[in-house]
Amino acid sequence: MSFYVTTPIYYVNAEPHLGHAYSTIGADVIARHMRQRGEDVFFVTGTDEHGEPVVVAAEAQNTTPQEMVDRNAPRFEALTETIDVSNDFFIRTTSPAHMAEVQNVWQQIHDNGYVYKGQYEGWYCPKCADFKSEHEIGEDNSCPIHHIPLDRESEESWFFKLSAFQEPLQKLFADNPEWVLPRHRYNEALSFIDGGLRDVALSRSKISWGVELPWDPSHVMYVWFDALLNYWTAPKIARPGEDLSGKFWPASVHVMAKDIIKFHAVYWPAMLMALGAPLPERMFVHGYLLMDGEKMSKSLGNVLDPVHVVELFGSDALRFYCFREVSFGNDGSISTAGFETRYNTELANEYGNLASRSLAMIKKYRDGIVPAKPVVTGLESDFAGTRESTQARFDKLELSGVLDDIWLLVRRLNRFVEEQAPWKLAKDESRAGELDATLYGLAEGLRTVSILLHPYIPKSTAKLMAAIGCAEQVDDFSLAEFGLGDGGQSIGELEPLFPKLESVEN
Ligand code: ME8
Repeated sequence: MSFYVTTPIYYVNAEPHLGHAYSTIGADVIARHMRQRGEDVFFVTGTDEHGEPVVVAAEAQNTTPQEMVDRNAPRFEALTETIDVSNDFFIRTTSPAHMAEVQNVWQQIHDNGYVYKGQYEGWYCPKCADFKSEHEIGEDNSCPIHHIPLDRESEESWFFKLSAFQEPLQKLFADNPEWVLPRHRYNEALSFIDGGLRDVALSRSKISWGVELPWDPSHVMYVWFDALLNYWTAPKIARPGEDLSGKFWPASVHVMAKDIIKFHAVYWPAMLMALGAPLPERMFVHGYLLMDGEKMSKSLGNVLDPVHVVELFGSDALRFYCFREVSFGNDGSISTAGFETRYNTELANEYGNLASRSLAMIKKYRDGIVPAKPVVTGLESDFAGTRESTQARFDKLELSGVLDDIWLLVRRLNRFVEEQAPWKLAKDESRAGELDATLYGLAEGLRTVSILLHPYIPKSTAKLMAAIGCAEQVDDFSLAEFGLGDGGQSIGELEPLFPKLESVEN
């Protein structure tokens, strides 16, 4: 089966920050998990490079829009590497291949009768690149998102007949109660539709930085009408000479934050309906990461700079923290203190140290060979049904819920060590069988949780799986079941997976 997952494409006129990293990591966790399930995955992220803000920023920097986007886009592409993201393609909307496909689509929508020429007059936010409808206008004609004054714009425009899709969109929502997740975002999008859809301006004649309308080159498209189509064009242009869209369209899930839900859950399906194309299967709308305003810690500096966090603690620590601290789907505060606590307690101690201790005991008491599978370890009931329940939660994209469940198992393994006290069992030859079962249970528990954790912390889990002699299993979700391992394999060396914070600072 094929699975296509996307992130928003980010505006290149700002620096990449943790908010961008968050969406991209979320999509990456989904992509990695689906690959573990044997799906043929196509995962796309990229940059949104047209629009008025780029023109304004380029002017301010005395450069051309093209030079500016060429300078900034690589920073976003570099971030994907920094945060260890496994995207299959990085799309840039200024690429000629994307622009040509966008023109094909709009020509088709034009030919299908869903555009017309008119005069636009209304309130416009240059930062949202969006005309605001009446109920979206803040006090004193300001933008409720950016808190800046809206501009009164009047110009000749081509319009997209969004209003024609009011009923089809209502039906789409009624027929697909999980089309937008989580549920409160579905309700938000539906109430926007129920409030009445008006036609939207599709083009601008006053600026030239954008994709020209094929039937009227004196107009360029509003950036959103070119940007949303990245999801459609990416499979067509990712591999020159090969069209992947037969395999990867419709998209399986678009991931984004709540700021751009209207475009994705309302405009985008309407555009595809106007084109006569199948709709994406699902949207997942997450919340905002908020800084709690506390003083920055010495070790972290600015936690909002993902590059800095990764330099100090590694990409896995950042990836883990975002999804453990903030429930995917809701807003949540992040803080340097929270990061340090989770890093030290959960990653360094509960996972990293559990692994080091377990391996050290297998080495010391059993010459580095994992004991053969015993009749019973005492952990079976804790792990029963884990693979199925994890899969079910992943299918609902509950990325934080999955992590919560896995962490209960990690904590169970820590308690197991204390309860069994292998160091005591080792002193009593008559309890050798119990010691075998305990050491097998630890290796097997670590193997299982590491496969489950792999999408979140790919580097550390790969190291740990190699050290317990199961390197090749890390990519296979079907093996994430306690008791499938026979034991008997040799273990290897394992450097500390998450060095304690003090040692990093020194
Ligand atoms: O809107 N918390 O681009 P953009 C969580 N180009 N996520 C955050 C965040 C935060 N504090 N800040 C940003 C655009 N994001 C358009 C998208 S798509 C066809 C075009 C993430 O650079 C989140 O995914 O403003 C949000 O939706 C996106 O960045 C906005 O990125």
